[in-house]
Amino acid sequence: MGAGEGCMRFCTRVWIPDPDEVWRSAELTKDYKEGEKSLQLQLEDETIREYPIDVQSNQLPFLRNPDILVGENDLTALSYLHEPAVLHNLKVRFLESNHIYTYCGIVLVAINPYEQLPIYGQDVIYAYSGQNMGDMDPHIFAVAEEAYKQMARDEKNQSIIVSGESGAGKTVSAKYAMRYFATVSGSASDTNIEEKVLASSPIMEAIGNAKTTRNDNSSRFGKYIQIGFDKRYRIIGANMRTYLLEKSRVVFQADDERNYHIFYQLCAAASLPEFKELALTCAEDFFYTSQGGDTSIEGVDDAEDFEKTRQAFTLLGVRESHQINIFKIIASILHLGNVEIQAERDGESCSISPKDEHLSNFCQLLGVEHSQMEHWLCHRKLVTTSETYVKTMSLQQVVNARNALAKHIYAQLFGWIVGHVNKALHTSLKQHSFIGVLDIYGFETFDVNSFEQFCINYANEKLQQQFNLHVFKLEQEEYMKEQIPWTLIDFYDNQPCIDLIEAKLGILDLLDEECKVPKGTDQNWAQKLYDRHSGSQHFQKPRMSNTAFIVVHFADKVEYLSDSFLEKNRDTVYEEQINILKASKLPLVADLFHDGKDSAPAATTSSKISVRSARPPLKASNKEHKKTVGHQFRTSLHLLMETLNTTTPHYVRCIKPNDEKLPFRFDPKRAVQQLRACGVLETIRISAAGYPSRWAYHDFYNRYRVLVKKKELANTDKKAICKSVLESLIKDPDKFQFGRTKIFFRAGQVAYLEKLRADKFRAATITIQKTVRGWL
Ligand code: AD9
Ligand code: MG
Repeated sequence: MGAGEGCMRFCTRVWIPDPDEVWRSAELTKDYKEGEKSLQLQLEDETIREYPIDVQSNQLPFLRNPDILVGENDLTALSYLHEPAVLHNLKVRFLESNHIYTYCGIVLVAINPYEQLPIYGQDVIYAYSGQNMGDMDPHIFAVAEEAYKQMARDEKNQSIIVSGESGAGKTVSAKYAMRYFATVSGSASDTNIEEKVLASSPIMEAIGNAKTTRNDNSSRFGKYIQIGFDKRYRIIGANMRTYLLEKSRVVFQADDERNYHIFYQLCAAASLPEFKELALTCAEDFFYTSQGGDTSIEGVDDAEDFEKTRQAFTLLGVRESHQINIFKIIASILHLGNVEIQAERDGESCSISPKDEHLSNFCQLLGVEHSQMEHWLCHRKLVTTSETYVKTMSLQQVVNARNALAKHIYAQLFGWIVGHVNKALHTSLKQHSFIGVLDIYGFETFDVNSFEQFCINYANEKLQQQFNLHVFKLEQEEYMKEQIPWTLIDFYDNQPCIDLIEAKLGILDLLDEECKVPKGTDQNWAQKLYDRHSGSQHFQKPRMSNTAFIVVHFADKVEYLSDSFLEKNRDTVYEEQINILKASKLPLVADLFHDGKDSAPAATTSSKISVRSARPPLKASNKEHKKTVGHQFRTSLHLLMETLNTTTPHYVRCIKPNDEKLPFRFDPKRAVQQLRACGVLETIRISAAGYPSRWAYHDFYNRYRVLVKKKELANTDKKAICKSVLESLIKDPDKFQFGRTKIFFRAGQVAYLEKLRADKFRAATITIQKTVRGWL
């Protein structure tokens, strides 16, 4: 989207692409006429550059906004709404004024400052309370206040939807929003429920956050917390839904990453007398906590954080005796990871020494039978229609099954704790309405992308669609409210990409089918995807691979490696191992694995079994087939969308300004990449297709009265003055519309009016100077 028009005048300021800065400002040093092959430009450092123009498309560079608009706290006030303008404005606000928040129409853009700012205190909360959004500086509290106000005004449930890539500040924003509600609304009874709502954060972060290369406190699950209010809009309770915890982290961490914080917190407290029976030592000693190489995080004291976790548990009513059981289960996972498995010479079987201390600790902590566990870690049961076999397993199979068990135990415990937190936040009081806060993982692409990234990006695709539909609807409503004649604006609908993933015979369906096939493999599944979807505009097969596939998401193209998709989607654990846990002497452990709570399907056939296919068909030892992970995720996303669609949404888009976590450092390349990905520019495109700038009549009058002829000023009807002055200044009636309370402008018109105003002042100054000189 360039300036489009055929010519440009000397002194016009434009934006030209730049490999480092993304966009650079320049000024025309010579008039440009249509058909000329280049522009003569002067850059800000005074270098002169010839800028080639493609004569065929005649695409001219983007125009710069007049300076009065730079630093605007709402980007839709910009006259030229395009990527360079948005980027420049955000950057100026962030670097020159340390403003991290900016509105982009209905979206609050929040740039992570990586520095504690004095803008979140109680005093600031009270300053925002009861105010109008437009009267105060953009802030997460302003968005929270708006949601709170609209809940009361419209008697409607609200949602605050926070998005952005890893490390951009979603969790921090979500916590501030919750703190806002807890502070301004108080609680309905003396149950200090608002304190409990806030106490859920340290618990969830301890068990669901981890250090990654992107973020020292990265959330590895999504959450939607609904805060309930009574009819006087006081907090009465809350409920949390979580989405797809990254289980693989329990058994594997990449370089420089960590497992979930709770493991390190517990190890840091290992020497406390009450934890003696956990038999823990430091985190370096355990395989599941040491793979990343560095078990500490700069600036984090795990022992101190552990105290906070315990206090939060206590605040939520989890008794010490119960807490110790939770910690036993967490410790048992670390011991399980250290069990030494010896491969026998035949290569098909394994054993564990009866003296293995870690296995003893594991069994002791979980209250389960040692010899049984030892046996079923290395063997599995197969059931045919006529017989039952016990088979040995290879080292790889045993390790895989052991890891699957560790992941499963952790996931069950995670679910149990979420359930417990919800119980503590539950209320019997009548809920009048709620505000939901969504803090979900952002769109991600790594060098290697697997099932986890696929699910995360699918979730973001769904959220983007919800956003598009809403923005579009709002825009339409605003025009109707203002009685502006208009025709439907086309907008980018990502339904085809969503269909590719979730529709019948889409990627997830084919994955589920392949999981049911006894000989199903990741590669066969990839082949089926190529066969079925190569024609889709959102699907591609990489040229050099027969196992990878590319999805063209709204934010970016992402290449996924099909390896281990089947296994992760099946999420199998061996039933015999689970049965042992079910028989635990400890009620909490038994409770965790009881039917209905056990969400992972039991083992299905493995490649070994298919070798024996001459025998009667083999079945998994568990009769019922549970839902696959993909299937469950699809269902939970549908439910989430249904909920979100019944609420009034408020959007917060977090931006990570640099990869080094440096305070107030703005890398334009990184920022622009996220602005493109999170749909802020899309919103702007939608706005730009309509009437992006609007002025209330009285504001317009105040600013542009210099352009009004003297005799017109006599008119007392300001609206009429605005109308007549505009009609005389802008000849093309399509460039503006008069609404009931506002004037709507097409892109570029406010810049034009600004120029007229500046010319008028300049002329007036010259006249004054001449007059003064005349006097002298
Ligand atoms: V992830 O997808 O869960 O990996 P988030 O949630 O987007 O990610 P998070 O909120 O955890 O990121 O922010 C990362 C870090 O940035 C925080 O730990 C803070 O150190 C820093 N941060 C984020 N927002 C702010 C802020 N408003 N003020 C100061 C901030 N620091
Ligand atoms: Mg987070």
